[in-house]
Amino acid sequence: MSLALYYAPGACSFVPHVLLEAAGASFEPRPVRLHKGEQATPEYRAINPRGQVPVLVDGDAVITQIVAIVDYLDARFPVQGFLPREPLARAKVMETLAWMNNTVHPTFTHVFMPHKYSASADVQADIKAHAAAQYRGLLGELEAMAQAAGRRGGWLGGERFGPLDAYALTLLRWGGFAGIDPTGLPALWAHVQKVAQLPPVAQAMAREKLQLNVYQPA
Ligand SMILES: N[C@@H](CCC(=O)N[C@@H](CS)C(=O)NCC(=O)O)C(=O)O
Repeated sequence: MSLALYYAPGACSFVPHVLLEAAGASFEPRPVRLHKGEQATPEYRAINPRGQVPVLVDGDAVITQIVAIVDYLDARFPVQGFLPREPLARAKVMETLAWMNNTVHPTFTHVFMPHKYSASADVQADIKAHAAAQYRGLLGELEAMAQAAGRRGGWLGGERFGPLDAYALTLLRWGGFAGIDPTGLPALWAHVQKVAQLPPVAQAMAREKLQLNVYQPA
């Protein structure tokens, strides 16, 4: 069946984008310009009524939510071993993936899109500053995970590269927009640089025209 991915450059859709590349899948990349509000158009809402990327289309099936898409791609491309087979190892990867998606990611949304949470400019500024500090703390947890992976000589999810590594790259990259210098998280920064050199990741970054370090000192 034909695969397509609705994605936005630099957004969380980078995670399934990388997995599709890693699987060597033939898929149609369908960019959505979030900054132009394309996610709010009736045409896009007909695809995803929640108005977000990513959306994976497989034939007639439409799948949203990174956690679900990752699980689906793991089942559809089992040879890749995106998720461990052993139940406990798999649960631990899903635990971290869910935390990235339901905690770290929404904290950044408060930095990047504070207007979603208040109409008041003053309150937005407060939300942004508070969330940026929280975000730095959450990246600190990722730094500890990268240190542990470095000691094992492996990847965040174990012996194989997978969704956690692609998500970590995205989250650290976003940190630059929150005023966080990635080099201040040395193990995570080293890990993400290693991830960026993998051919499927480099391919997805090239398609999305991504610069890895977007931090600019004030
Ligand atoms: N929990 C959702 C989060 C998706 C999400 O936050 N997508 C962002 C981009 S990173 C988006 O489409 N934002 C556009 C908007 O909310 O208007 C998932 O896993 O897919």
